Amino acid sequence: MRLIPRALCGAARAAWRESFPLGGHAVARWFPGHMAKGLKKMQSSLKLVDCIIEVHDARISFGGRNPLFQETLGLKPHLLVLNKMDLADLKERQKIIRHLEGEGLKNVIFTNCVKDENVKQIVPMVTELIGSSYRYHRGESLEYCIMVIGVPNVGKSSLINSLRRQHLRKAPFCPAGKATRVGGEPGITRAVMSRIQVCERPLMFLLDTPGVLAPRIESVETGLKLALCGTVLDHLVGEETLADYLLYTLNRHELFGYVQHYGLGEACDDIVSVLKRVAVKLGKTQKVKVLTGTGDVNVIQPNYPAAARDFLRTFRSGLLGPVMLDRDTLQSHPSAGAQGHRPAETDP
Ligand SMILES: Nc1nc2c(ncn2[C@@H]2O[C@H](COP(=O)(O)OP(=O)(O)OP(=O)(O)O)[C@@H](O)[C@H]2O)c(=O)[nH]1
Ligand SMILES: [Mg+2]
Repeated sequence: MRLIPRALCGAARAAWRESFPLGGHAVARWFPGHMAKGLKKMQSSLKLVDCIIEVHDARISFGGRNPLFQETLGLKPHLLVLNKMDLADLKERQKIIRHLEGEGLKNVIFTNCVKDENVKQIVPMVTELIGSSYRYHRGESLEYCIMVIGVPNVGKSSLINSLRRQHLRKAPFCPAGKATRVGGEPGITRAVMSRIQVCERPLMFLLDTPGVLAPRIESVETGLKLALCGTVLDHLVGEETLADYLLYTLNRHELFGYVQHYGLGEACDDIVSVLKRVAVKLGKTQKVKVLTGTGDVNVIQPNYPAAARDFLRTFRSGLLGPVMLDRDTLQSHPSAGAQGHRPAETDP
């Protein structure tokens, strides 16, 4: 992403919104009850499992994880995979890791499952975790079974496919293709799947699971962050609301890539005028019939929903630059600057 000259955004800076109007959004509606079914099935498969890999979006490192996972699946060794690192601003990676350690999350790794970045570190980490934990009745078994959990669309299935690419490439009897379906919308994996082999030595199987959101999300803003990352179907929140939250976030974080991307000339905090210009730039206009005193008149109007969709899609593909949506949590945490913890995994 190219940098925007300071002058371009300086004039409007004073006008950035300090907060986003959160009232009136019925968050509960965004989180369907059927996910409880998936969680129940995961609990019943738990006796077959040696370790849990929880996948979450690296752009929301601290919020939006499902607390029910901890309550119901928390007895097993746990690895937190913060995926989509290519889309996240990880300049403060060490701080993020320390903050998570402060919350008791000792085993954290950042990955990009599309490019297989850091994925190779997972099998050794899981092997060590299982080796140093009590396996109950599974102590005799030479094969490891790991359940992959997380909220929707964070890359659980992609991780499984990536692990297979990394570890099964040379096994002729077990071609490393796509063993589990992946997709850009939440809710691609619908049920707890049968075991999928990801490694020969140690013999390791993974269970893919459907994404499960918390029935009660911690705050509307966390809900909006999850939605921004594609965890909730857009139409449940409203594409224009989501586009407005995106604009608010980009401006507050001084990420002005959208100005250049859409040729807007200058940054702006008003979503209607941004979407209008995006629509015109993309040629996304629509004919609307307007009733006047002399009859029906066709008027060309900007197609706001189409512009909002494009704005969101562009952000999600990373073209507007990497973000850390939980930046405020990171900055407000007192131990964020503490020293003396173990180093994170090697930066790529
Ligand atoms: N940029 C980027 N995209 C990723 C990464 N990992 C997965 N994706 C994309 O994210 C989308 C969701 O991936 P899935 O693997 O289907 O996610 P999931 O968690 O299994 O989703 P559900 O089954 O719907 O809960 C797909 O479009 C993937 O290509 C990553 O590391 N970086
Ligand atoms: Mg899936």
